Amino acid sequence: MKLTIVEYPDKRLRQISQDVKVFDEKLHNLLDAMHPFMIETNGIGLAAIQVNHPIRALVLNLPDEEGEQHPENLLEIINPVLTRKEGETTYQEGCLSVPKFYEDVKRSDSVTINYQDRHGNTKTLDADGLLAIAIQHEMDHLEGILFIDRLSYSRRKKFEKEYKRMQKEKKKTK
Ligand code: Y12
Ligand code: CO
Repeated sequence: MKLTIVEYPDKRLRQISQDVKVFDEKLHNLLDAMHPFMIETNGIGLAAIQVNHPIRALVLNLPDEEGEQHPENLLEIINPVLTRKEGETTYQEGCLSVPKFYEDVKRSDSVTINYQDRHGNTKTLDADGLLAIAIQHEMDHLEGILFIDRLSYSRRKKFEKEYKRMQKEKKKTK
């Protein structure tokens, strides 16, 4: 399955993703394609809506201390529901759908989610640190929310300016 990333300001990123009801081969094929796509594009998290499939599914693969991503650390999360959030942390986030822009975002630093795996089995996950941040970032995508929406007014303005500048540069080099 060939996947392409949907990039800001594409309106498709603003859709609310739909619950996954059928855990069939079609879902498995999508998940199987999302993982290599995420690794090849240097991502650590990817929601299905970012590859134009507005369903409540996401994949995560956090790097180890050496910065390496291992297939056995792949997390596939379907229909996640946040059941606990605690504390506050700030982390410089990036997103495959908002390339070349990184900014500090405030989020809860510890969360618990209930979710389903690719077969529809119910699971619970307690997460803190980068995993908790990435889960919240990806769950935002399911609601049509991007990390730039969580910036302060002045930082959002900085983003808009930077984005316009990059578009101009792109036009010049065409
Ligand atoms: C903090 C919060 C959430 C996450 C997970 C989601 N974000 C990513 O996985 C970002 C990936 C990313 C990869 C990039 O590399 C390429 O596109 C080749 C990238 O670089 C450029 O845009 C040039 C930007 C973001 C992570 C951290
Ligand atoms: Co993102």
